[in-house]
Amino acid sequence: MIRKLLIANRGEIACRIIRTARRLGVATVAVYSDADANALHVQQADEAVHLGPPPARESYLDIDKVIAAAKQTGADAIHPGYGFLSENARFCRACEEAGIIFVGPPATAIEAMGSKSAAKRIMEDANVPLVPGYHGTNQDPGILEGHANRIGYPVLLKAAAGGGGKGMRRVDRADDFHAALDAAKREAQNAFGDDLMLIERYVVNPRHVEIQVFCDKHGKGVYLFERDCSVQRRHQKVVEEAPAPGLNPETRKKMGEAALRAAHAIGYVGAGTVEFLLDASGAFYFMEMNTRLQVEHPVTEMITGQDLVAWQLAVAAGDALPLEQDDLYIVGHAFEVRIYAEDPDNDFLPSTGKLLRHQPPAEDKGVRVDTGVQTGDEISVHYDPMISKLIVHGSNRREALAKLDRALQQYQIAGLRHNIEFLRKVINHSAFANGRVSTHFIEDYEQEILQQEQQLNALQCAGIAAFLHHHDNRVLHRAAPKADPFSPWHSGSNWRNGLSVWRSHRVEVHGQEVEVRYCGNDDKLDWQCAAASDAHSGSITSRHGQSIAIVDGRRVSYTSVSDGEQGTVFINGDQADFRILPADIGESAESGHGLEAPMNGTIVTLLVEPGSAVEKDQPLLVMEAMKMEHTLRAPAKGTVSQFFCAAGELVDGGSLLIDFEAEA
Ligand code: MV4
Repeated sequence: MIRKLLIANRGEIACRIIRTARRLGVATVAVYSDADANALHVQQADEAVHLGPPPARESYLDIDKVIAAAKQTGADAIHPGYGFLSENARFCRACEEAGIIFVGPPATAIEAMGSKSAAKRIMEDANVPLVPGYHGTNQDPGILEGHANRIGYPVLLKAAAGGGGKGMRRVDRADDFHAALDAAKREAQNAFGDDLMLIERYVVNPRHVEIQVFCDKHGKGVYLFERDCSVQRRHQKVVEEAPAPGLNPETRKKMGEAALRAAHAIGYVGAGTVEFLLDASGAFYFMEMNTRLQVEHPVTEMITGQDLVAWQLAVAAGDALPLEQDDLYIVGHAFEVRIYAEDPDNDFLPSTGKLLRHQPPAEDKGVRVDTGVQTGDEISVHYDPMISKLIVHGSNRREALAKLDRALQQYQIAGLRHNIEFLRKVINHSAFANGRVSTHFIEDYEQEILQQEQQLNALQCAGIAAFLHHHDNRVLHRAAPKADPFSPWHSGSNWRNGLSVWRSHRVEVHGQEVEVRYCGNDDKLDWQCAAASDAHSGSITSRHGQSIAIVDGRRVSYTSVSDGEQGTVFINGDQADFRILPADIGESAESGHGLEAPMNGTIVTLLVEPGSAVEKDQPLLVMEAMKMEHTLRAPAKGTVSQFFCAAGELVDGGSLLIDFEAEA
C-alpha cells in the first residue's frame, strides 16, 4: 500500500494524479520550480517541495533533487507523470536504490524500447507484426540498398535512435536511395549522435492506433482496447479518440493480443502503450512502445469506466490487476483534444504571457476537463504550452462529437493565442465527422482547416459595442472626482440616458479595421459597425451581470475580458479579440527592433544572411523546442541587421535573437 505519493511533474498531469490519490486516501507531495510556486498542482497537493529555478533541467529533471524531496517528505512512491523523468531508466534505478517505489515499469523495460532496431528484434521474436523491412546492424550503403530493393519502393528510412519523425526519409525510387540515406544519416547524427538506420516498406496513408496495456507484478496482463491518434500535426497529436472508428472486433482482439505479447516480451509492469500503424486493409504493424501513462489516457478511462492512475498505484504496490480481460468492455465513444497556447495563424508558435481568463466548460456527465492552470497564471517559455485537455464521452461517436463541439464553444480563454478555432475546424470537417481519419488528415485538408478567414458577424459586433460602452464608462468614471460619491458617474450605469450621444471607435479585429459606433445605456444600446467589406447594425439589451445579452431579440451568452486597450468578447460560443486603435490617423508605430525567442530551445538554422532585405512574413530562422520546429518570420518588410545566435546554440525564451529594422 502506498501511503504518500510524490508527483515528479507539473501542470494538468500532476493535478490529475493528485485527484486520484486523494480519492484513494493517499497523501500527496508536489514539487515545483520558481515559475510554479503558485501553480494549481502545488495548491492541490497536501505539501510541496521547491526544486529550483524554472529551467526543467535544474528542477523537474534533476534526479537528485527529486529523490531528496521524496526522502525529506517520507514519500514511499514517486509518480513521474509523462515527459520529464517518466521514461528515464536512470531515474527508475535511482528510486529503487533509495527504496522508493517508481510508479512505472522496471528500468530494463524502459531500456529495451530505447533503440528502435533492438526493439524490432525483440518484437519479431515475440511474433508481433512488423512492417516488412531491415533492422540489422550491417550499415554498408550497398547492402542497405539491396534490402531496399528487396522490400520494394516506396521505402522509409528511419533512425534507430529516432522518434517524432526525425531522421526519417521516404524514398520513392532506387535512384534516390543514396542521397536520401546520406541526408537521413546526417540528420540522425545531428539529432541523436547515432546514425544507425533501419529500412521499412512505406505504409501509405496509415492510421496511428495504439493499444493501452496493463501488467501486474504477477505475470498477468490485460489490454484496455485502442485509441486512434491519427490526427496529428508534425507528429504532435491534435485529436485522440477511443475506440478507433470502424475497427472491427477481430482486428481489435488481434491488436490487443499482439500488444500484450510485446509487453510480456520485455517483462513489462504497469501502464504501457503499444503503437501500431494500421493500413487500409486492416493490417497492423508495431511502431514503438511507450513505457508511461500517456497524455491521451483519459479517452480510455471514459470508454472503460476505469481510473488508470488507480490501476497504476495498485500495480506499483504489488496488487493484482483490478480486472481480468473478460471483465473489460467498451461503452460509447470518447474524444480528447489538447488546448494549447499557440498561434495557428503563425505556424503554431507557442503563445506566452498571462492567461487573463481560463474558464473551461463546466464538467458534467460526459464532459471532463484536465487542467493545471487557472486565470491569472503565466504561460511561460519554460514548459509545454498546453493549457488543458477537454475529454468528452457520448453513447456513440456522433453524440460525442456534438458534445465536443459544444464544449469547445463554451471555452473562454483570453490573453493568449489558442487553438480552439483550429480544433473546431478539424472536428467539424466532414471527413472527420465521417470517421475518415488518417495521419495525413491535417495535410490533406490544410486549405480548409487553416486558410479560413475569421468572419466578423453581427453578434460579435454587438459584443464589441457593449464592451466599448463599458470601457468608455470606466474611463469616464476614473476621471470623475473621487470626493463625490453621489456623482452620477459613480452610478455604474450610463446616466446620459436618452441623450442620444453616438460614440465611435476604430477597432482592429480579425485583422481588419472596423468602425464601431454606439448610442444608449446599460439597458439598451444601439450600435453600428462598418468594415471595409460589410456593415452590421442592431441593438443589445440586458447584459445581466455580463453573462446574458439580448441582441435584436435573441438571448445569448455574453462576457468580455478587458486588458487596457485590448479586449476579448465571448458571445454565443464565438470569440473576438480586438484592439481599440488610437483616435488619430495611422497605424500605431510598431517599434519592434528585434525578434525574441518565443521559448527555450535550440537554433536549427538561420535562413538569411545578415544585412538581407526581407519581405513581411519571410522565414528568418528555424528553432526547435518541445520536439517541434518553429519558424520565426519577419514582422514586416525590412532588413535583418544582425543575428545574435548561431545554428546549434541553446537559447533562452525571451532572449533577443535577431536585430530587425522595419522599413519606414
Ligand atoms: C511510418 C509511416 C509509414 N510507413 N512507417 C512517424 C513517426 C514515427 N513514430 C513513425 N512514423 C511513421 N512511420 C512506415 N513504415 C508513417 C509514419 C508517420 C506517422 C505515423 C504515426 C502518426 C503520424 C504520422 C505522420 C507521418 C508519418
